[in-house]
Amino acid sequence: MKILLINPPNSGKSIPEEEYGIRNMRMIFRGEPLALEVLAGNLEGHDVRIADLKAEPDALQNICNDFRPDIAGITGMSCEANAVLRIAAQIKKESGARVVVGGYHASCDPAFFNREYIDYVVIGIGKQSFRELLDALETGEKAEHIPGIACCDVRKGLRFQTRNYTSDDLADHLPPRYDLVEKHRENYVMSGVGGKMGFVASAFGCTHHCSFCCVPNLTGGRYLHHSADAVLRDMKILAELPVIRLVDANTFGNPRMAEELGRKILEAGLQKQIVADVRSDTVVHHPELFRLWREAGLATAVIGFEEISDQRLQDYHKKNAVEMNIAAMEILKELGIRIIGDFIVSPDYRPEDFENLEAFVRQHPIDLPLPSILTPIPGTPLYAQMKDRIVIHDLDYYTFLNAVFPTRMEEKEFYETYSALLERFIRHVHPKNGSRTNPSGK
Ligand code: B12
Ligand code: SF4
Repeated sequence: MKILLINPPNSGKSIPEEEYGIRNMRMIFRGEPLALEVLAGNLEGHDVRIADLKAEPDALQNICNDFRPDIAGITGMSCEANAVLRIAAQIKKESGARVVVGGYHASCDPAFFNREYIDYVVIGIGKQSFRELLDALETGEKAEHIPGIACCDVRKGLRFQTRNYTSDDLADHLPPRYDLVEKHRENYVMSGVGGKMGFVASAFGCTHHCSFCCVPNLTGGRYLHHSADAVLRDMKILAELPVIRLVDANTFGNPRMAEELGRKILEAGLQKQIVADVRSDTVVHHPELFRLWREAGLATAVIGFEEISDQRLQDYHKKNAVEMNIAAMEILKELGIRIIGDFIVSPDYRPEDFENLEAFVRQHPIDLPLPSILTPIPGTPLYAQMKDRIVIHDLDYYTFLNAVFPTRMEEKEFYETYSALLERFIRHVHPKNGSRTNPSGK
């Protein structure tokens, strides 16, 4: 079959820009569509192409005309969900291809995609289930029995069986089809980290269940990891690239496996600069692991500090503490590892909360602080908790840079304060940089 996998164009709307003319919250994000490369890795025997509309926003029509796909598979985060609908409707109307949607938003709120012009929604990691779906379609079997595959039915609602994700779903022996986006490689650059960057996945899901986070939805709450050999193989395929972003939400969730991987990278002498996400408590409990990884090439650790008060960390079910965050910074700095710190600014913030956050950042060795605005993503525990307060339901605004429930401060003042803070954080890191870039690849 001819399968076209589609990465939507950069999406999202900005309230601060539309309402108050605040423009410094624009984003420049580039990175390869690893989800689609991973899916393609398990589609041997089919003719597969990737349309990366982030790299080539106007390419869809021509690719569809030339390629005439039997199946269109579209990925999308929440702020891309409306773009996914538009693409799905266009493809269905013009080509009649079967349309399958997957990715973060599909895994958080599959019912959103139950539309006439969408055939199937893939919930969670789809490398194996998508293959099973295509095999069923090819042999004319029904797909209802495949766990994790939801069949759209606008009258009766989505029908699906929950999938029990295991490491088999990672189909470890099949590498991502990096070659399918080779022509866009020049575009996949993340400033702030240093040059061209390739994405590698080493783990899926997380060991924790923070209330705001959609990552556990991908694996039914499980933490799964690739074998060290598979990760090393993928890094070697990207031999030309100086920087490797391990895109996992939690790379070191299984310290024993992480140690094996670190050792193998070191022994292979890959000489990469590695960027990876880590929880601060893992650093504090396993400092020796980070010494090993520093030698193996870990240049930058992305840490979700989230908040500067224990009470708020507890409210988010982060199961961590401010003291732990500070201790982790000390260990990483001593090892010479750069720190990118994610923080969550709640729309409930008052001026003193912004001041306290800035003071905290200035007091601690955070190389790049990245504050985003608390956004309850449908399907997360936070959404269930907050749904009555949400006033903005248009997912175009779910970029983590808009307040989708009312701000406690006057709204204009909230955005001006947030924007000024961003400006100071960015100037601090990139004195000549006017636009917001996100080297963490988030
Ligand atoms: C890499 C990355 C990016 C890259 C994306 C590259 C691309 N696609 O072009 C870049 C840098 C562009 C990016 C940007 C943003 N990102 Co981002 N990003 C990530 C990150 C770190 C990894 C994603 C990844 O590659 N995973 C590895 C792949 C292999 O796994 P996967 O995507 O889950 O795919 C599997 C399944 O989901 C499924 N699947 C996925 N798609 C499809 C499609 C089909 C058809 C099928 C069958 C299955 C399927 O199968 C795949 C293989 O098993 C995640 C955090 C994380 N660690 O999870 C955040 C994350 C996805 N990003 C997030 C956000 C918020 C953003 C931004 C809005 C940030 C911002 N403030 O602007 C922007 C949005 C850009 C836009 N559209 O305008 C959120 C999304 C939350 C949500 N529900 O929306 C995440 C989860 C981070 C977080 N803190 O919560 N991001
Ligand atoms: S925020 Fe980080 S630690 Fe919490 S569930 Fe998400 S990935 Fe895991």
